Amino acid sequence: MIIGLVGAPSSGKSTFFNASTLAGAETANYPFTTIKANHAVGFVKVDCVDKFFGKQCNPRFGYCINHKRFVPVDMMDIAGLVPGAHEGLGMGNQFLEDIRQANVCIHVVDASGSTNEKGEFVGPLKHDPVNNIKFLEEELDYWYFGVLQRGWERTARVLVQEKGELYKSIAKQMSAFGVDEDMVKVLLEKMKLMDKKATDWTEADLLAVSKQLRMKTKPVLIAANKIDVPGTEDNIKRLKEAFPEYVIVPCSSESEFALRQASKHGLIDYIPGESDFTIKEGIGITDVQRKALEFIRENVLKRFGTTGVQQVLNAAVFDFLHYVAIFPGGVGKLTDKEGRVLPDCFLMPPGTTALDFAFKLHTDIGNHFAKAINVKTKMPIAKDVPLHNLDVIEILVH
Ligand SMILES: Nc1nc2c(ncn2[C@@H]2O[C@H](COP(=O)(O)OP(=O)(O)OP(=O)(O)O)[C@@H](O)[C@H]2O)c(=O)[nH]1
Ligand SMILES: [Mg+2]
Repeated sequence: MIIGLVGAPSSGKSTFFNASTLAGAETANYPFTTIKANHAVGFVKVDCVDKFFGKQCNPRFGYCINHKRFVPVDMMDIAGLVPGAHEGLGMGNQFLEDIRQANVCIHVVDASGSTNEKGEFVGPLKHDPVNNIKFLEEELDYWYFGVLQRGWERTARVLVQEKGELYKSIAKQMSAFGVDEDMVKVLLEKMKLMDKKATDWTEADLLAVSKQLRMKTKPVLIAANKIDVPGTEDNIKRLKEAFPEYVIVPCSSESEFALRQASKHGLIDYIPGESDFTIKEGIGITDVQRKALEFIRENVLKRFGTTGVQQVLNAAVFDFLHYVAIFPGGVGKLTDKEGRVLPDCFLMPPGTTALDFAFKLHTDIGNHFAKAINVKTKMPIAKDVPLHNLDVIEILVH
């Protein structure tokens, strides 16, 4: 699973990426700072099951603080997109190709209105960010449309002559986007297009199907960034009013980045996603650093609750993709060979069963699956029933 960061240039994608991963991608206040996509590991935050067992875990990957477990997720920071990207503007075609790999898109919007759709600096509250929300998705939709429409006339003629299955042909054409046959079949049935002859399809039909497939394979949630800029609150309110059906999470990537850096250098105690931090006295923090940290406390944390970055990542993985966090374990034995307590936590797609999980652990475990046990309740579970978030599962083999 890959989380993609998309949006207009200078909206703060690389800053969001750095705040989540501390990867050190280049950031600057001019458009197209990022050209080549950056990849690194970020973390979603879950309530660690170690608390349930009265233990302290030792993660092999990620980390755990105060029973908050940070589980790794792959993230990708992509070059900025401008209106007309699907027609190649601002190297849009090339940049769109990078988005192909993403399972979910975080649309980073400059909610402070300091930059326009082209990423040019115009000054705080000067640009209306409401305009940005639609353009990006239209670019994605037209990109899908372009691929679906390519060679359509010929494909349609052949399909009608040979009485081929239309949904199979569409799935094949769109497979690079993660579209599969079932998805197209369900969609065409829902849209009442299953029985419409391919040669009778209009451009509007193709666009409507493209849009639906895009929404399924590249769902978009909004990170309304730069909330530390005074006056941004009104813009957030207007964004939420203009798009009530969207998930819009206010955030300040720059603040989160500053807090994580300060924490990394031992200046403060801060757990990502929490509503406050404490300055460690006697460490030699400078007045400038203290002032910057207090600014974040007053203008971001006290006003909005958190910096929002962690909330955006969690929303992408759990609310949008409906993934579940599953811990392997054993009744009466939560350690691995090296003595690590609950060393692993896997993010699994929705509908994952105990048998799927067994195969995820190892093909041999899947092939020799005998029985699965819910370690929290010590009760056996059926191999074909979907697992729940924060389940601890023991797989017995024969
Ligand atoms: N005030 C404020 N500024 C931010 C925030 N996030 C990013 N910025 C600033 O916005 C500018 C652009 O940030 P980047 O992270 O480089 O933006 P980008 O979206 O990656 O830009 P491109 O790579 O050019 O597409 C930089 O000057 C950042 O310091 C934020 O939360 N608050
Ligand atoms: Mg960038």
